[in-house]
Amino acid sequence: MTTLSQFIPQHLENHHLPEGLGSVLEAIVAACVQINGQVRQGALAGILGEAGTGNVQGEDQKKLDVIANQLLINTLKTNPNVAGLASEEEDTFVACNENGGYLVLFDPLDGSSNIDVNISVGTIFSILAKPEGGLTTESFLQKGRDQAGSGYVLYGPQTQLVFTLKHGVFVFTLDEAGNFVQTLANPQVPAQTKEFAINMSNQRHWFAPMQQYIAELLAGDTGVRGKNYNMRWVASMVAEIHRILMRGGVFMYPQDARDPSKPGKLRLMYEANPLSLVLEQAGGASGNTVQAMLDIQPEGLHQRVAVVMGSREEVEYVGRLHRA
Ligand code: AHM
Ligand code: MG
Repeated sequence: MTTLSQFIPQHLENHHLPEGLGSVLEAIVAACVQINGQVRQGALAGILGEAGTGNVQGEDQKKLDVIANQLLINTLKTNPNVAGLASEEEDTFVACNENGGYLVLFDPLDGSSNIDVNISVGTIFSILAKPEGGLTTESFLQKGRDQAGSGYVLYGPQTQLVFTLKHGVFVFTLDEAGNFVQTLANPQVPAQTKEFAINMSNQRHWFAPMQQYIAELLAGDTGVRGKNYNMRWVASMVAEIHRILMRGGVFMYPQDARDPSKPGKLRLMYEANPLSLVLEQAGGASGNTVQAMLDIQPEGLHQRVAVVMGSREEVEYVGRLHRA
């Protein structure tokens, strides 16, 4: 039984990674253990429901969105390695410690619509090395491939931590004493799948290639794909990506015809990029239908992006339909 505090120093040493990176990861996890405590209590702590506020993206905030955000900010600010942070729930970046070598971006509680109905939610995080010089928004606008590490904590039937420091993917489960214990190393996303995830209620807004793709999947063994597909939609991206990490699948949130200023619903910097790095490290693939997710040059902290990620052959198939 390897605990996270035993694993991290060993992993850093094996791969010649800086201690500061391990310390930042531990700080994020410490905040997530506190978030877990709040999520588990729900109505008992009076923390379900709306906060009565909105974020910069015009979304209503839940009380737990605000609490999770504050727990992460408070914990990261006290870590000397953290130079700055950016959050789904903060308009602009937050400066932390001048001498810190790392930046952290996070979605404090992803899957907000599921909080009040006791369905899995999660925290997503991305760790970047801080570039030289003063801290500006540009310091954060690094390609996903340049992340120093990323991961998520899934508050589901079990609370699990999944992360990568770019040397494989590791899965830890929170025990009753509050310690993360390693339960899996290097899960691999199968290259092929028979399972897809998309919000079908948006179908009438999709562009032609996505219409064609989903029609092919729905045709099952009577269509060109020659096999039957199953569908899942949790509406918590963390839970969908965890399912895909465990047994394969393809997850999509495409750009559609509704609002040209919004290329998709999900955010590049603290949703798509960190989860794409985890999946790529596990042999999966991820893109926006025309480009690999991790190669996109970010232009804004809250930039939205179309998402197709999961089993490699399926992601490549969707890409081919879009290029045809
Ligand atoms: P959130 O960060 O406000 O929770 O929004 C992101 C979530 C994802 O977890 C999920 O994949 C998607 O939004 C669900 O969208 P929909 O409401 O269209 O089902
Ligand atoms: Mg989110």
